[in-house]
Amino acid sequence: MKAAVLYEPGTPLVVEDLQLDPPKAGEVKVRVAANGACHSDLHVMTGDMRQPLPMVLGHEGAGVVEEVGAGVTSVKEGDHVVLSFNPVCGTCLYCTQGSPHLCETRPKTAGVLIDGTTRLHKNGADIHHFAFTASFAEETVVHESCAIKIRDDVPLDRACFVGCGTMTGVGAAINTAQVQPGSTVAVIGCGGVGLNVIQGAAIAGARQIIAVDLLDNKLEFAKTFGATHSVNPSQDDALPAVLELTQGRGVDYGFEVISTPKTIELAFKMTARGGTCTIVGVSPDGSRISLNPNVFMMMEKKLQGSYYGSTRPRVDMPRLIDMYMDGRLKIDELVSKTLPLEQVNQAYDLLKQGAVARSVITFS
Ligand code: COD
Ligand code: ZN
Repeated sequence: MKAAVLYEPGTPLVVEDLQLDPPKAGEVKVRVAANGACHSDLHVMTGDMRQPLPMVLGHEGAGVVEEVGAGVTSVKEGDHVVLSFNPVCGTCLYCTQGSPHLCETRPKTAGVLIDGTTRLHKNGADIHHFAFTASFAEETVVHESCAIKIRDDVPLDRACFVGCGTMTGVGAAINTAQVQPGSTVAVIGCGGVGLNVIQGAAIAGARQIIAVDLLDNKLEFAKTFGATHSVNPSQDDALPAVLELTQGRGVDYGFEVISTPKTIELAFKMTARGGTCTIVGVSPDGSRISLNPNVFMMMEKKLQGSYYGSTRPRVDMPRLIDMYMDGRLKIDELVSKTLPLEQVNQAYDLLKQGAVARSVITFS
């Protein structure tokens, strides 16, 4: 089967034939139908996020179950699934108390499935899996908890975004930050994930949603997703602009959706007293932020992270799909370009240029 492999940071993905082992006990083989081009894969391609190579990238996929390993009960051959990049055990403290995204059995080793081995090979040599999904591939083998059954009538080239961008963004606003009706919000970074933070804040009923991005086309997308105001830091200093829009107070909820220490500090400064700043991006290894510690106590400001939109995959993902099918969640508006796997590098060139909200790779 064909897959997109990264051999060295800074080099293009190589689309080539690989061997895929059958699913072991507790695993599921999925024929991938579509996979979105998310910035996290780009962090691996540039070397900002270090991963063992060679590796099949892709973590925003959806497809159809082809085969199940022994003991699999939650899906069967022919089921449509979204791929979750967070395997869960279902029995640890965090799974049991309703926070499976924090599952404490999540493996520490990157690039392998949860038993520490890979199902991907080329001429006998192991190839690693990105994010337990490796879904820039015609087929993939994942842990059962990463194959989330969804309804059959949703187009898979839309459902795939629920595997990352839509879930990560909407979940950051609704699950992690718990944005309140009538509140004020600022979102720094309006790419595929940031647009979904904006969408989540709009669904939650925020009265003012300020989009911040260096690119005017992203700010236009942001309006479609529910932003009420926009600030372009290349034209206006972002902090005074946001303060001016909020009577000098700042926002109740600030979000950083880029992944740099500077924009985390900026999002925190934009956050009002009593407010909450949520970090969605992962900064390069070794990064540090610098904040005045006294504002935590004096102003009761809060700073927190959001991993995968604090998702409970089997609850939240089918729910988001229903909202999309009912016309209450925007996914079509996210898709700027549809490309075949052979053009996966073009999808990333477009992302680097800032030309797209998201591209989707589809498999025939
Ligand atoms: N000021 C304002 N806007 C900026 C700046 C800046 N200094 N720098 C970049 N931007 C804008 C860009 O113009 C772009 O619109 C946006 O920031 C980034 O968008 P994308 O589409 O390139 O990126 P996304 O939305 O696909 O991904 C953003 C993440 C923050 C999720 C990603 O970078 C990341 O950190 N991923 C790792 C975290 C993780 O694992 N998340 C779960 C899986 S994705
Ligand atoms: Zn992603």
